[in-house]
Amino acid sequence: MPGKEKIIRLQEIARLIRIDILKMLNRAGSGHTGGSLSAVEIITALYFSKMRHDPKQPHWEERDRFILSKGHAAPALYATLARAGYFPREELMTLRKLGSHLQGHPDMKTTPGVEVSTGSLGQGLSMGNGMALSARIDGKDTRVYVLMGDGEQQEGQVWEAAMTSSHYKIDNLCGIVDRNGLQIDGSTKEIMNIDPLVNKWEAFGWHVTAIDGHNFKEIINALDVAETVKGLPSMIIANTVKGKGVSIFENKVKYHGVAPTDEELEIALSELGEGD
Ligand SMILES: Cc1ncc(C[n+]2csc(CCOP(=O)(O)OP(=O)(O)O)c2C)c(N)n1
Repeated sequence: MPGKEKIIRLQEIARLIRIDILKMLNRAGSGHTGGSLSAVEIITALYFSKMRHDPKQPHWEERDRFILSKGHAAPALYATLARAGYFPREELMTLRKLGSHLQGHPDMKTTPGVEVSTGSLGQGLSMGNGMALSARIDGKDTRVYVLMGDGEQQEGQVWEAAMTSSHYKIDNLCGIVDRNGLQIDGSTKEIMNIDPLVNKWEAFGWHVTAIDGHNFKEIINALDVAETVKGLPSMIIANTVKGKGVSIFENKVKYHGVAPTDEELEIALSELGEGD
């Protein structure tokens, strides 16, 4: 269990990451605000608490792997990687600019720390299976984490991968669903209901936990438990709020793929406090 001090440190990192995300999106003038903000605590917990990784050696063979299957939340990954030390934070302000390595979706060939190129929804878990299986074949204790969206659960490939993970007992794989309840053009319930999600993953042979995806204690605890589960893959259903942290963006479908204007950024920064 993480102590109080560690939780406070992670909350501060998450706050600063949110500020970076909003500034870079505003500068770019386009991009995905809601689904980046909902994933902040999950990605922060992985990079600043759970995963074994070294920003100075992005290709270190013993590292754990993170796959952002919901690749449109790239700003959250970029802001986290920069803060962890993979590349200078100033580069965040080049998001989506011509010639920048920080494009709208993650590119493994250009951005240090990005493990796979994503953006076409539904593919991350299959890639996670491959990475986790190859680690097992190589006799490494690497763990692989795959973050998906809840709208993404509507992709057929997710369930092909789900079957594969349990069939091959891939227990060094941990999936996480950022369950913010919204997708590109409405609520998941109305567009293509994915409920009951916990039962679905259990029926596919996974160990499943449902948590508050903004609560560091619950996130870290669930990640720790997943590590102890042997013989089957683990899934964490993280209940989140799309646009989390800024009142004008929270639970608003509109901010799925819209960047903050100057006025909206000002409101956001007044709510989030001083950056660094
Ligand atoms: C295969 C595929 N189809 C469509 C899209 C366009 N698209 C981008 S984001 C998105 C909605 C995703 O919703 P969700 O998974 O719930 O993401 P979140 O709400 O966390 O941002 C869609 C349909 C895509 N990127 N890939």
